Amino acid sequence: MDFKKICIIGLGYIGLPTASMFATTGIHVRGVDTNLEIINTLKTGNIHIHEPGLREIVTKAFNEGMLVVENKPDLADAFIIAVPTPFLADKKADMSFVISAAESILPYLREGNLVVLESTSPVRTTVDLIVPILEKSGLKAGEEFLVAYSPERVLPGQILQELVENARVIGGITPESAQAGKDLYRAFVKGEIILTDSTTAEMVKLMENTYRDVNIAIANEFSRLADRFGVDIREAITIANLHPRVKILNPGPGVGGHCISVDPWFFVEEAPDLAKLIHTARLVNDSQQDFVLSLVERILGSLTGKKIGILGLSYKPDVDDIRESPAIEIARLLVSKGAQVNAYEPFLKKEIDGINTVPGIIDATKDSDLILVLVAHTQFRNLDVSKVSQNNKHLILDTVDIIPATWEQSGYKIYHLGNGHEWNR
Ligand code: SAJ
Repeated sequence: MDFKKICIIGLGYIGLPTASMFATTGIHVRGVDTNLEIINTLKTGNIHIHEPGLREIVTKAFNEGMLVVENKPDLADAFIIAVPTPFLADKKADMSFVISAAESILPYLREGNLVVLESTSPVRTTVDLIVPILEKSGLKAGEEFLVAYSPERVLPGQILQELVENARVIGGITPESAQAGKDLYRAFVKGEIILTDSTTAEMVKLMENTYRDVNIAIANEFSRLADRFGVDIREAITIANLHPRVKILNPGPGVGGHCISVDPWFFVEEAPDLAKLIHTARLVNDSQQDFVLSLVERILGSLTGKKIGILGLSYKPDVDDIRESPAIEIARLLVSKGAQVNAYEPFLKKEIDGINTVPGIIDATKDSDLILVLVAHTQFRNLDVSKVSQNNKHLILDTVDIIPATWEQSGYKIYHLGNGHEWNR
């Protein structure tokens, strides 16, 4: 199939990079978002996402006239849906963005079109939710228009490179649908393109992120066991990973972001009787924040009135994304225990409810009873001791293992997450 013009619905972390990537290949791209703030930001030459290299490629696409952004779709050869699928308070998938995106395509859907869903979704979404909506057009899916599911697999922080290089799975509701998806993504994907059916592709996506969640959960559980048994978890993992078939991930303050901490719930929601390990892993990772709180209380005793300087609030290093961030949950827990929190987040975009954010490392650490390191931002890695205020109690809890031991020469006592040695010294 030949694609001259495509519409991408959703200009977020995936939609915008994907839109600009297609625009570099000679395809005319219309980026669509219902959020007028995003449209206006982009139209005025700005960008609402922090992602290395993205600004340059978006600007180029605009300048060459290959990318336009509007708040509704238009006629096109293909439509790609890349909107968020967050979860609701009861951990059920919130499919409302996907539903409205599919509905917004309806007036523009024509015979011969291809519609691709990229949003991570519960298994069977393409056949059970997307197809019935699109067939309200009067056209028959798989015959008069084609439908495929192709999950993004890119890592925030390396999106542009991974969009091109990663293997991509494309699942069609018919083999022709999958093949059309391949014809489309071949425009920029250099990695292998694997074709399958849409339900398999949906399950593959959830399996990938669930696999990682379960593996991080065991690392986090090991960190609690190491704490109890008087073992340094980092040393133990380093040694265990010398085994040729063992690869334990890193324990930390918990699992955040809109993918790994969310997607496993889709399995739990759809098959609670079967997804038992998956459910437990989620609970382990979500309770890692309580573990961090217990360590802070072990160091400081009662937290009432204690000043805690937090370094990092995003969900992982060097991104500005705070969705499901464990650091934010920890900050809130500390506040609920009566602590006075001063948090510094270098990528902060706007104020965060209930957490006092400050403009720099010095402000966060000044007069603190404890410095709590929650995100391994490059700016905090191997931080020079002179970068923090000297007026503090010289106690640090480093949950991500980045503060150099040399700080001890400046009188600091450094605690780590999952290091049972440190409490008995
Ligand atoms: N984390 C740990 N320990 C580790 C690794 C990660 O605690 O050893 C934490 C991070 O700090 C973070 C969370 O896990 O809070 C998730 O971070 P991540 O870097 O593992 O993943 P994401 O959510 O940024 O991106 C993931 C990726 N999925 C996989 O690696 C299987 C990415 O490829 C997906 O495209 C993305 O989810 C997505 O959109 O689904």
